[in-house]
Amino acid sequence: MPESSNRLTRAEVDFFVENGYLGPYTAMSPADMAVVRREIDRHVLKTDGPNPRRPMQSRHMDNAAVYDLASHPAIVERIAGLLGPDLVVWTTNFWLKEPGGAEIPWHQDINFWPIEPPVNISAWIAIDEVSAENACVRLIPGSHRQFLQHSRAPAEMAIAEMVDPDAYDEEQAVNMELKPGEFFLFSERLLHSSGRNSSDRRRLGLSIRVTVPFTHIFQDSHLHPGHTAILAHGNDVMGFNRYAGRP
Ligand SMILES: O=C(O)CCC(=O)C(=O)O
Repeated sequence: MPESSNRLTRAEVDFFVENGYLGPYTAMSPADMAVVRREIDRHVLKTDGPNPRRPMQSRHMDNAAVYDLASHPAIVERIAGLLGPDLVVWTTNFWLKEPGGAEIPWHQDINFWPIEPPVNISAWIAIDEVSAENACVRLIPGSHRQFLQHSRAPAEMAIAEMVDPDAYDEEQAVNMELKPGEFFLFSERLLHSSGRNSSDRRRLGLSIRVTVPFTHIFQDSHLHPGHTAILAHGNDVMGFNRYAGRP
């Protein structure tokens, strides 16, 4: 287990178990993230990436700056305090909301994902400054204790399925406002959403999806043939999944 300042306290572990999220924490300063942002703006957002159907997905495979963010010790060492020392970053995806960008309705990520068993902790790291004005992610604490039914979302929303509003109390929502370089962690079942970006500021974040080596990652519309994961911490004695090194 990590011996560094990234080691979670018992109180942090208990908070995660109770609420389904943790943070925010700092991976790097806003000045250091400005350097990473320049690389992302110049290369990642201007090129297609490895997944022909999802240009914002799996950019850890073709860009070293994204690979480094996805395997950042501040992130993976904290997740090791929750899932144990052997950790697989099975995918990554950018969330770009330009001014006017569409609402993402309340959902649980596991509803959409090709992993079995359904074990995942995500880190959402801010590339831009993120506030309520430019549509930060919102969470419902404690909503991860059940799997909720999803149904079709209205066409103007940014994802295809959502949870029925009767299933949660939006008054309980917590806004995850972040400086560039800050991140939070959340469970694969935690209800989350983000509003329309009604500001004139872009909002860019990266979700880093972390599981354990005994999880099988299937190919579906999320993941293209040839997809590879990162063995971000510890060892994989199971051999179920494919890894590649830093691009
Ligand atoms: O960035 C957003 O607004 C949504 C993020 C999200 O749904 C996720 O990371 O699973």
